[in-house]
Amino acid sequence: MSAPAPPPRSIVHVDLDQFYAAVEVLDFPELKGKPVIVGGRPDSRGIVCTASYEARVFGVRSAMASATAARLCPKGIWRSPRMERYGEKSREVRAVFDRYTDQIEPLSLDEAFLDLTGSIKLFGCAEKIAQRIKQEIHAETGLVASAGVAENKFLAKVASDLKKPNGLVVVPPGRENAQRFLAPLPVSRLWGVGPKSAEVLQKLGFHTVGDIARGDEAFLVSRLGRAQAEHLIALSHGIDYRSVESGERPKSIGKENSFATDLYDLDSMERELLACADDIARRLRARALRCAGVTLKVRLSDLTRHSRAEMFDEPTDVAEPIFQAAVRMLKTRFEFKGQGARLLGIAATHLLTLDEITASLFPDERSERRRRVAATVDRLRARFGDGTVTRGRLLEKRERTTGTPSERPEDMDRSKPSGNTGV
Ligand code: TTP
Ligand code: MG
Repeated sequence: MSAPAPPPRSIVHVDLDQFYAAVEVLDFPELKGKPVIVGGRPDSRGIVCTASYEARVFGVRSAMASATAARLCPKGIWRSPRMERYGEKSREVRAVFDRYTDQIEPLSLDEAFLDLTGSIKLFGCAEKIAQRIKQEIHAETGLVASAGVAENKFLAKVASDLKKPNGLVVVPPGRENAQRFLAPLPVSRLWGVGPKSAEVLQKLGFHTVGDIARGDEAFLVSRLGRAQAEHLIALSHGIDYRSVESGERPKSIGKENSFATDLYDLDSMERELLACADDIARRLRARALRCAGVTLKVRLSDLTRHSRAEMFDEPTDVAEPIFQAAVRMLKTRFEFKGQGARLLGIAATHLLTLDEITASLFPDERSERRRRVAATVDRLRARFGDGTVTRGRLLEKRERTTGTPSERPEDMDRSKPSGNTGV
């Protein structure tokens, strides 16, 4: 049985237009009307962060190799990103949001969901508030924002993107309005559908969101699997029950598991730590946080608890360095003295918001690629559910452990995830 629908809400999604490029133009007015490209310069094997609309006309896009962008737009004016300055402008925008609600979920420096359900009595309808927010952002920061107003996050986010720049799109409440709004849009507008899945859907004859809403559920399930099919069908009807998560920043984000049978071999311990690191990294990214420290927690067979901590040179939100640090501590700073591990856990500590991170303006290519892969994995997981996208090493665990009673996958489920120290 699915959970009952929560009461209707008024959600606004605000997204600044050509954000980094807009700040550059604001600070250097001579750039106005020019094809501005913010990113690593073409000769540094960098990538494009964003481009002004004048540069986008030439096909320049975020995350494109700078060399490609330079080819497409030879007259582009290149600017290195100034994260500190973008963080400042982002805080100015946040100050506008703060006037209208405390239910704010920032997604990045230039984008946030606001739940205005409780603000309407005080300030008028959500559309009016969204309009005021846009006006105040422009008057006080010089930036232009687009906004979408709807009864849930998915619809509000789709809406904010439809009439960029300087757009304000309202999806009136009610299932029928949502369906009417969504029906003509391409399937790529669905949350979690990237270019590859859009292609798969199109090959199956689903071109628009309406095609999915009207489609045969059994056929979709047979082709895409139940989880993905149900996810897409729900979205195609405009259903999204996610709430705006405005939680304060946690002190740490952790994950620990205790085992039905103590672990003695390093290999199994490493797999457990990888699963923890993976979970933590995903939660860091979901909150737009990075960690500068990591703590390894171990409980031995004799029930004594031990912990070791390390700091990173560069804050991270990917699993690999968190996992590596934990394993390093386990191998070099820990003695089991013949005992097994009853519990293993990791906590990401010293959490920083992205705008607090001014270092690593030009993240090296490898870590950038890892970040992109990780973001893709998050998106796929959101779409398919947790079990679908798993690292090779975790998969290996599943395969290897089948039929080995002490290490069956259910052991993970039976273990107590008691260590969610954060969220
Ligand atoms: P977006 O809101 O995706 O892009 P934008 O604000 O530049 O343009 P739009 O008008 O379409 O909203 O991202 C916000 C900022 O995040 C963007 O200015 C630069 C940065 N960014 C990256 O650094 N890399 C990326 O791949 C993307 C998509 C954005
Ligand atoms: Mg934007």
